[in-house]
Amino acid sequence: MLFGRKKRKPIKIVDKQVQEWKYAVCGYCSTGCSIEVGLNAEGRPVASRGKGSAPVNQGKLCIKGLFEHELSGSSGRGTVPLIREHTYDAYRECSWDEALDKTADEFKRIAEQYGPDSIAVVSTGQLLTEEFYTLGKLVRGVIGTNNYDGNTTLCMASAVSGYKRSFGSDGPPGCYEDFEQTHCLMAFGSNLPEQHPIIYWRLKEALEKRKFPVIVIDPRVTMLAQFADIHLPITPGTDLVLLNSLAHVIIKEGLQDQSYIDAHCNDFAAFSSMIEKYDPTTAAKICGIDEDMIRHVARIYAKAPSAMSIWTMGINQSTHGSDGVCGINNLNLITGNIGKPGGTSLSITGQCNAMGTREWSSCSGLPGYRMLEKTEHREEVAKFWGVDSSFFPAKRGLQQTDIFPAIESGQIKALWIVATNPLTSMPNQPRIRKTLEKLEFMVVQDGYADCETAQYSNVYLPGAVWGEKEGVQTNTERRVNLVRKFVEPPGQAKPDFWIFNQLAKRFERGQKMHFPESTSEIFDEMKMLSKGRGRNLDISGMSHDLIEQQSGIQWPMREGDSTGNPRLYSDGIFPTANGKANLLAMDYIENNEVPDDAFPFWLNSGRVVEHFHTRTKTGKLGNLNKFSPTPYMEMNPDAAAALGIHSMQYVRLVSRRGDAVVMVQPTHRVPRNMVFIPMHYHDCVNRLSLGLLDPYSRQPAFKQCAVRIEHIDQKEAAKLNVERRAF
Ligand SMILES: Nc1nc2c(c(=O)[nH]1)N[C@H]1C(S)=C(S)[C@@H](COP(=O)(O)OP(=O)(O)OC[C@H]3O[C@@H](n4cnc5c(=O)[nH]c(N)nc54)[C@H](O)[C@@H]3O)O[C@H]1N2
Ligand SMILES: Nc1nc2c(c(=O)[nH]1)N[C@H]1C(S)=C(S)[C@@H](COP(=O)(O)OP(=O)(O)OC[C@H]3O[C@@H](n4cnc5c(=O)[nH]c(N)nc54)[C@H](O)[C@@H]3O)O[C@H]1N2
Ligand code: SF4
Ligand SMILES: [Mo]
Repeated sequence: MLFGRKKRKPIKIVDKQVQEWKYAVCGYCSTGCSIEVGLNAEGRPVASRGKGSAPVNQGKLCIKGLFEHELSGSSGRGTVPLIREHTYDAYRECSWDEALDKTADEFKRIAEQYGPDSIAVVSTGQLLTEEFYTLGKLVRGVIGTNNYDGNTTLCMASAVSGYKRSFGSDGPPGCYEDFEQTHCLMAFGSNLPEQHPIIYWRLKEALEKRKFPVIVIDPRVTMLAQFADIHLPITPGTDLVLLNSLAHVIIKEGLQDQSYIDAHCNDFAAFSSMIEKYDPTTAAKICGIDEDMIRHVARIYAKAPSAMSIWTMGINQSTHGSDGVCGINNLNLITGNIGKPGGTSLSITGQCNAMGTREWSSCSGLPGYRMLEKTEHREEVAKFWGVDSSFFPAKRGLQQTDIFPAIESGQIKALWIVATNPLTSMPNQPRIRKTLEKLEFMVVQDGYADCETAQYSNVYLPGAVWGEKEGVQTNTERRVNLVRKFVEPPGQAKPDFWIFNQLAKRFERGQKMHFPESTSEIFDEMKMLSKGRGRNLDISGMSHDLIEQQSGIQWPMREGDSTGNPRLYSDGIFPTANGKANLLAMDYIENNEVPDDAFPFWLNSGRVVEHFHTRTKTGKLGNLNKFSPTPYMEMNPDAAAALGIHSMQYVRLVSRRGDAVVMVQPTHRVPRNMVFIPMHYHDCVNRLSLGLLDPYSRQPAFKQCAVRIEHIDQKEAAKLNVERRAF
């Protein structure tokens, strides 16, 4: 018997009349897919397709990549600079000269009156690497404030801090090819099918060729957990306990790679004595994973000929974020799984160019992973840029999450926000609003004039976005890839590097330094700075054209090399004082807000596949926004029934910080004592979140706090949500 329609109509693929395909790397997530954007006869982007020969995605794209060309011409873009004296005034349009003069004058006035550190700059993981480099040069070499950071503190700071503590430097040591080699994969707080769909596709491809166990650690039954062999629904914020316990079992049972440890690791004795108390029986009571399961997983991992761990925000966004990363590194060091095919500690990055900012923006140091704390690094860069090395601070300044409290306390008077939307993305939004009101001067530089943070700025600078400028980005596996310019920015919007250059010219120090006018010249400057014996972050063998030819190249690629290198530390030599990696003994301290009688639910938050962050982009695209236009939360059906709550009903959530209205989606993805809210909506989850900070990375624990659920008038709630949807 035949099912379905009798006369099937063949699927018709609409001819988009593409005249030319332009090369780019995707501007959403850090997977780094190579895209070709189709332009029609008028030069308008009308189609996107994956590049068939690209090593990362081999022709595939996820839903966001497939519709990325639609961003061109989307609503809400800034087309002209805006200015106002007071934030309660209405904005008026102005010339670039007026906006830039005002910005430079105010920065100078404030620096003179209160010192240069009273200016804070908060940037992003979404500019081109050349732009990051230029911004760093401007902030560190010209403006001279040390309070300069990026939204990567909300995202990758724990990974950076953990890599530095374990291996002596930032830089993910593995690559996607490791999926094809590994014999066991452990994924901590990472939901690849939704957040990195093409990395997930790589994993599935590898599994189809050769089966190996996949173990997922996540309090939610994510899509990745559904397909895993073993799912460990961990108690939120306790991964360190599980990791210590896994190491405990491995060492107790003699499953460690002792010869690797002896040759390549420091402090094994202190480490093994500290983890003694993390026996599975004790650990199980804290982390909620059955003790025999802990033993079972430890044995699978340690006995595999090669094993790898990946992680994302479930680890990084925690009060034990940095320790969690070091715990994962410990596990891989004691089992000899670093720098070998299929054996690695691979942090899955977030934004398209979160790596680029880590490498070149000078946020946490100086370009090319150089450190402010090292005299020779300060001198090297000072000489290269033509500034006095004493102009550089000898220690990193405040991070994003400390900059906001410093505004509250009056230490910071001016704020320049570049390509991030903290009014929606920072924890404890009610507090952020009050904080921003205290500023004397604020600039928002964003591609979209309707980003919420612009509500508080005195000057708005319209930036050109993806495809409107040319330059590189680095993905999760250290692959540097290129976006060609294929369309003009709307109206008077300008590439961010142009804006930085124009500002530099308005300062005396800036006039004396060289700020190249094109990104390929800037890239050449970075290449020169990256050269050096023993440097891993070496891009001196690359060029924009070569990167396009190879559809992305992994650093290090030294001058004279024909291509890049897939892995770091394959020789077991680490960039620490004695060349060995550090095994770190880290005790778990209970310090989160946890559910109690007044606030009985864990509030977890994260992402869904169709949206990107604060929706300045995906909220405008019908093909994406239609899937979830309304703020909603996942709630366990049994918990919902107990409170008399039905599917699609609105409820009010209340935390100690504030409240938010969401629609309920009952699902067994979450346990009875937890709700999960996508982070994408303004006036939603971050009105509730607490965001306690990790002591090393200063990253907020977005994913752990406590809430209660209240009934709400349905008509009122629906009205509120229609208003909020009106993008
Ligand atoms: N579609 C889409 N893709 C994106 C993005 C996007 O906005 N949309 N953003 C990009 C960015 S910047 C980032 S950082 C990445 C984020 O990528 P992911 O980290 O994969 O995404 P999240 O949904 O934030 O969080 C992942 C999981 O962490 C789990 N988790 C919560 N608490 C804990 C815990 O205590 N322990 C463990 N082990 N897990 C926990 C959550 O239940 C959640 O399922 O995605 C990138 N890709
Ligand atoms: N509750 C909760 N909150 C979270 C998280 C969570 O899991 N839960 N995750 C955190 C994480 S991991 C991240 S990365 C942050 C993300 O938080 P944000 O950085 O605030 O989010 P985006 O919406 O990506 O903001 C980027 C802004 O840059 C603009 N933009 C894009 N490209 C360009 C460009 O080329 N030039 C200029 N000038 N502007 C551009 C966009 O329009 C947008 O307004 O959110 C964090 N907040
Ligand atoms: S997986 Fe990430 S990089 Fe690839 S198309 Fe999707 S959003 Fe873009
Ligand atoms: Mo992120």
